[in-house]
Amino acid sequence: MTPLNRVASLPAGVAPPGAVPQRAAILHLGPGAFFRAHLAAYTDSAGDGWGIEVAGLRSGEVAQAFSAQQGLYTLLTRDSTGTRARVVGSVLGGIAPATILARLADPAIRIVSLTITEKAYGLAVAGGGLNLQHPDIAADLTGAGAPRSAVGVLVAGLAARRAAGQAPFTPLSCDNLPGNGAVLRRLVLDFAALRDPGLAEWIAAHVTFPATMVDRITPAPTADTLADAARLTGHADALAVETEPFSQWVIEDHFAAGRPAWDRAGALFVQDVTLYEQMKLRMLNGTHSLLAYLGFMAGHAFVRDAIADPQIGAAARRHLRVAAGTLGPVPGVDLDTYAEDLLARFANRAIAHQTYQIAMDGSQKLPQRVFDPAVELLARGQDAESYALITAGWMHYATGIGPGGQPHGLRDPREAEIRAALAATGSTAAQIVAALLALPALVPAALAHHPQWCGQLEAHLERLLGQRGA
Ligand code: CS2
Repeated sequence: MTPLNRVASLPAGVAPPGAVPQRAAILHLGPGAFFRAHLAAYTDSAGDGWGIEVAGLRSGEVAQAFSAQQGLYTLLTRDSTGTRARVVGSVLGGIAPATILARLADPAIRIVSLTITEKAYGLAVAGGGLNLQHPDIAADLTGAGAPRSAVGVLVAGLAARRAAGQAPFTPLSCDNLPGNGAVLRRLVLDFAALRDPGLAEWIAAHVTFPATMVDRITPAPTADTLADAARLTGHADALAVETEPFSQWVIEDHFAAGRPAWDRAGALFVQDVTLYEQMKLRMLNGTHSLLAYLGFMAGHAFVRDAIADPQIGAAARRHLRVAAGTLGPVPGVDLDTYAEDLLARFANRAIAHQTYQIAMDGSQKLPQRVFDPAVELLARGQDAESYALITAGWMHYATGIGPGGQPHGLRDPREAEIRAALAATGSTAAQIVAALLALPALVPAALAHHPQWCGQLEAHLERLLGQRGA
């Protein structure tokens, strides 16, 4: 089978790529499945000449695969009516990690977008600033060798622009962090201030950090994804991804160096993304975490099965209402309809989204999905039991013993610390709760010292532990 590339012919049923972009004006860091299902697809649909170059911070493997296919790849959308294929053409190719800095110095690059996952930002959860203990951040702050962290790379790139008297690029965070633009700005400024206060001042005065709300449920590609892409397009494609038909992108329109007409592709440009972001993080991602922990621990490999479990499905529906109750009005959105749509998306039988994939990195996800809204509810004197249930689900998962007594890895950057805390205590719900609540900079004091909430947490964990092996 011939590989996918710009001269490959496509069968009639496959949507072809848009016009070949004139040149790379976006450098994207983290070219994983989500980027391919979201930002790259929007850029292709916008069709106004903006091309993307991609790079991984650690490895050049995916970037190389992009170059081998001249940037093209297949995007499958799946629902009950079947699978549709589209070839996306906004990516021009990939570059090796060692060449990222040289590209950032090139004023032709006007946006540096990121989908690097929460843990790669180097965020100190308590206080929200830069985590100086993050191994990549600590290494980059020594100034020896090429930067490895995203923040280190951005600061080095901006320093090169400033030194050359060039205008800066716009860093664009597309990860599920609340206020992702402001978070990234703070991290970049914290890092720059430690290296060169003059640079920090220049960045503060000249660089914009638009916040975004990104949404498209995108499971990790499997052998089935690649096989279906090959069957539908007639070409071998190592980069094929699958996703749902739904897609949403809300972006703050603060781009110092211009931007594609992503609105032509359905994105919404706004002045302030906060309300949309909170809605999505708390309703979609929060409920996802509930389905992931309770579902995985009940033996459901996929979200679609967790939501179909009567008990877990009911908890998810309840949680959507509770999460909606923490939100103010969101312009143009009816939260009941949004919740119904989410339930239908979770139930999509054509999407095999692993609960284990979503369970990953809990220590990085729970603060914004679970702890922040729970703190708000308790501060208003309201009940936050649904959040105690999700936290209990996470603690149950954190024991590392899954359904049928099978051990599993936690896949969390704080895994060693979590395991050590649990190894040093007993196995009752009360002991597990106490050990995990005591982890530094994770569960806020307003929860950890709230007797009623802790009581709910312990009761849920006790029940979940009791169900083990049942
Ligand atoms: C999920 C998200 O893995 C996870 O934590 O909750 O990746 C989710 O699928 C996306 O945010 C949907 O837009």
